[in-house]
Amino acid sequence: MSELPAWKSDLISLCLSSNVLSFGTFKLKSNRTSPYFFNCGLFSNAKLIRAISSAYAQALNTHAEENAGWGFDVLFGPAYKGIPLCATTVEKLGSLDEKRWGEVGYAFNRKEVKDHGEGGLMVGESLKGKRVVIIDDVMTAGTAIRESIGIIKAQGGTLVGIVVAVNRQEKMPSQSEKEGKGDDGSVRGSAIGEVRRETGVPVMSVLTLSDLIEGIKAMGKKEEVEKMEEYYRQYGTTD
Ligand code: OMP
Repeated sequence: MSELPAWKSDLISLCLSSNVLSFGTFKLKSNRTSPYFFNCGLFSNAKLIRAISSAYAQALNTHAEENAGWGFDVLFGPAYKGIPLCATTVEKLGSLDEKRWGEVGYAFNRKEVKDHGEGGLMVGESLKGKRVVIIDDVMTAGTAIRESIGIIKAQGGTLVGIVVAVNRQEKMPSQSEKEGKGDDGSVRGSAIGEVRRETGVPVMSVLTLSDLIEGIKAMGKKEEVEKMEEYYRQYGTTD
């Protein structure tokens, strides 16, 4: 029996049936080779985008309810995959609590700066002087999140939180991994812990690797579970 709450088991089933979660051999941005991949680009129909945006909105709403005084003005979704995520999540927040979240904005960056029309790097709500939450797909080593932090700072916003769909619970890559020479076995902290330490803001996730393993185990997928557990032993952390 799975100990996961029903909504997490249901979300994991949906991710599997839509190939958002798939198994094989995947080269990651960090140079690691993973037996699984979580592709948020495949939350690409009404049912799927509704499921993930509801989960992001719930995570943010719950954090706000549990932390009086914490709030945000804009959700920033980095191009490309963060774009539909930030737009649909503000809509979900508004439906959850119109009074509290009805005025929350969304914004995203362009990959290439537009040099005509309104021009510029950013689309959507201005970040200047605003409390900003990053909404992103997956955190592995935290590189993508650091790029977003740089954009928010440059736009004059204040980062107040980060939410990802999946925290892969991985340790920081070693120097030798960054150079493509494999792990040197050195002791290192978690990527999420490092981002929390550097930014001082809450970093939330809808699902973790432990949740995925738990969910897949309950579905009886023995071979996939073994590969994920092996990967976790090599690169995983507890937070
Ligand atoms: P880091 O920048 O190392 O944290 O990797 C996160 C980014 O890698 C995500 O924003 C994705 O672009 C991509 N990614 C996934 O989308 N899904 C995964 O399961 C793993 C990765 C990855 O390359 O680590």
